[in-house]
Amino acid sequence: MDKIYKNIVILTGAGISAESGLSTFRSADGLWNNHRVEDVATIEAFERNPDYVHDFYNQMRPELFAAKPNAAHLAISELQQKYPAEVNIITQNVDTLHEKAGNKNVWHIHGQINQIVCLNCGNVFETWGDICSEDECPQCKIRGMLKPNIVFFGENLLYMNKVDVLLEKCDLFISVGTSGVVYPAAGFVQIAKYAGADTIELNMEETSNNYFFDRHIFGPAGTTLPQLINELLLASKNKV
Ligand code: BV8
Repeated sequence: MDKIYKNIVILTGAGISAESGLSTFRSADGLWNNHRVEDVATIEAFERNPDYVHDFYNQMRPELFAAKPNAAHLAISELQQKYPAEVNIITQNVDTLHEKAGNKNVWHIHGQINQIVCLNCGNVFETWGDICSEDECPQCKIRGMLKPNIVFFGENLLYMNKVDVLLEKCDLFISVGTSGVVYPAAGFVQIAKYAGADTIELNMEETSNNYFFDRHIFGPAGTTLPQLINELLLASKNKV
């Protein structure tokens, strides 16, 4: 890998947080195995039973608050500090491990666990505490209109205008720890490929998306991503 890239996009999924102790969604003991996705992560579920969905995320908040970034997240900070390129992170994860590791340019397309949105006035505010359907919005003071600022199935993603620009101009697209089954995020690699980017997938196993990746690196992200980033940094040093 001796090419020097100018615009790197890293797409992350639940797999990058696995070595921080957070469960993924579709592994055998996955998060959703304890809950049907239709009961907690769809806009219909929220409209049908808001407090059931609030409780699901209220229970998740303390674990995500306490979680610590792992070597994969920390390696991204080193890449952003030392490599001569713009590095953007598009994450499907609602945890804040990228931020805790000091990563910059993080785009949470599926939202964030510590954010609440008011469906009445659009105010988005941060909390790590519990929310229930009777709570009032700190801005418009209306009760019963608060929702976790998490993109449920059937809702549009956040930051998609920014994502479109990033994918069109990227020359290296790295996917880390995602099963590639949730759209439109699973289609980002195809856009990057058609825009001329080199594409690399880091996962424990082959995914349903493998056709669009030039290179597959198998293993835990806490090991494979630092190794890949060292390759990039070495190439940039040799070019100076
Ligand atoms: C939308 C919030 C427009 C909840 C989530 C075709 C085109 C467009 C849309 C669709 C389509 N077909 C169907 C749809 C609809 C739907 C969809 O994609 N359904 C799927 C199931 C088929 N998409 C949507 O609804 C999206 N919205 O399209 O808007 C629209 C509007 C109206 C009507 C229709 C369409 C919204 C999608 C967002 C849903 N919300 N999360 C929450 O997070 O609590 S999705 C959820 O899945 C999480 O965000 C998660 O991040 C994401 C993807 O999962 P992964 O991160 O990949 O996690 P997973 O467990 O699956 O995989 C982990 C991977 O890591 C594995 O591969 C494993 O091998 C690997 N791994 C494990 N350990 C490690 C590791 N790798 C490396 N190292 C390790 N240590």
